[in-house]
Amino acid sequence: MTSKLDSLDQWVNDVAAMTRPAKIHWCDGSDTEYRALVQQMLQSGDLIELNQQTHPGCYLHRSSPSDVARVEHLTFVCTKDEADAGPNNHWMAPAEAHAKMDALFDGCMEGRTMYVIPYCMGPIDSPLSRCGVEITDSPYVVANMRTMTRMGAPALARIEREGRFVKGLHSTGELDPERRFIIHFPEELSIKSYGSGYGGNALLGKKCHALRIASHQARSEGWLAEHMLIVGIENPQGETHYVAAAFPSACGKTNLAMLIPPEGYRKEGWRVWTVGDDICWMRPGADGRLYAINPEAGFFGVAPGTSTLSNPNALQTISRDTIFTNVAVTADNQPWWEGLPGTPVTDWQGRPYDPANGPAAHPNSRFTVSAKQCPTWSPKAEDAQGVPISAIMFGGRRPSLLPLVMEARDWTHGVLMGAAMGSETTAAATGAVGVLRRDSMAMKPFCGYHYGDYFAHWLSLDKPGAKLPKVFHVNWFRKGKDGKFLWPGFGENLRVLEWMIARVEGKAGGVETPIGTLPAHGELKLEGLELPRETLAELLTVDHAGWQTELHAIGEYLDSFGTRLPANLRQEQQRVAQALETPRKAAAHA
Ligand code: OXD
Ligand code: MN
Repeated sequence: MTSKLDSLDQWVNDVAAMTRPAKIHWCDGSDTEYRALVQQMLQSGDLIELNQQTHPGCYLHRSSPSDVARVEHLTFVCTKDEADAGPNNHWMAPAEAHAKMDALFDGCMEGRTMYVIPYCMGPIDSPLSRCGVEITDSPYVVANMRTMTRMGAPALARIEREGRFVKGLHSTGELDPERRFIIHFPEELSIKSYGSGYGGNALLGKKCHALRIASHQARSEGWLAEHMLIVGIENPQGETHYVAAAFPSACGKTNLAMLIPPEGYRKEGWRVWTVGDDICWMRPGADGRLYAINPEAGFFGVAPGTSTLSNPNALQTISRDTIFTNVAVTADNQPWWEGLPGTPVTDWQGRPYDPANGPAAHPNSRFTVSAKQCPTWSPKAEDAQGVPISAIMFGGRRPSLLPLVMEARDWTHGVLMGAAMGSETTAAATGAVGVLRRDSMAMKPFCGYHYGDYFAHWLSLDKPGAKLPKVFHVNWFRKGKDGKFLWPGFGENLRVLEWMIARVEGKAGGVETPIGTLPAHGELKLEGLELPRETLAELLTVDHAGWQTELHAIGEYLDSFGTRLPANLRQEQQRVAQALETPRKAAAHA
């Protein structure tokens, strides 16, 4: 298979001339191709067969121990004008970056096969989808891209029809951290990634294309590329509302996307549908609502912590046809990670397990699996038009201050809530307690342009005729004085989602406070949940003094974006700060 598109063939030829591979393979995405790749990787040791009785079609990949995560300090956005990349990105001049990368790529594929991967992010026939081609010398990347994207012949046909695609060039190189860079050229729709085989750095369709390049492209085309899950909540009457939610990492996005309703809700007929667990592309439709697709076709999820308690749906999803990366294994060769029952015998580096070496599975060990295997996978995920979004949620890990849920009074206030979001570190994690790291819209590592322009782009969606979703901020991680979580989380989060949907449908009045609308007394359904009245009150308290300090800090953070910060966002921060100065009852939920 080669292409009928001159620009693609020309690029492939140019890359081959530079990297000098022994062979070029155009990926067609077929089962035969996948099986051959797996056999080849089993022989080379890139994959290890897991217990095929308990985990049919499952394999383990062990990465280089120094190549286990995204490398933000080596990730660059190379716009012509440095100011366009913003303080939220590392920047290099495009010519300098090309020269640096091309020197690394020179001859790097000698003796290796160069794979050409045409892929489509999003349903193949959706106007919201976008295509790309990744060139790589890693068969592991090919196997993962096949699961994570719509890869192969249909994508190539679309690329030939449209003539436009994102060019991603990747080589694992020597896996030397000193010779590792992940470079984006948003104005050229291209990516160059060298020296890492780790998912977020090497599967270029995911963070590099679907977030950094796409967010830049979305800005000029009037849509949004966001770090959000998409979940459908179906009520007993059979009506489904779709919610898009942004959380920084380690806040349970995959768990929320696959939530299992509490027993009482299940009996009543509530259902939850998974549309996406990480990335959401949204665009205003003809009716003014935002329509969303999940550009991905699979999950690249964090394994540790995935258990029957936290996410039984994920556990079922990964019981077959899954590539595991950097997990431990048991005596009978089953994949294992912290949070699962059983005992590991071999750790993620292939050593006999010894607790003195740290966790058995790497904390960022992963599973790659087709979304179609998820028991709650929504048929609407394949819908070319996308799903209409009723509500947007922002959230972070905030042990104090932030209530369980609050609703923005309008879109501008919602954008402020998203811009201000972040997670507090704990002593266990960093040694410094209560350090708040702002991560606007959970896009800090992924926004491909200046955050000030990004906030302005969000605000610009609010125009005549727009029927924008309601915006909420949630906090599942509020702690009591004893350091224990106040809210049980997991499936119980559906209670909060139900209140949000009631707000969307105009069926819940709420209580207005200076920071937003909170549930009024009795509006959060708590039947079947043992939650003391004082705990609920604490979860819904508005601490005026604490919020005044918070608003001041938000103002300082916004000012760090200088003249590109939209004036109305700063005004919105001042509006909330002023509202907090007006004395009123401290508790919204008296
Ligand atoms: C992430 C991921 O790092 O989804 O956000 O892998
Ligand atoms: Mn993510």
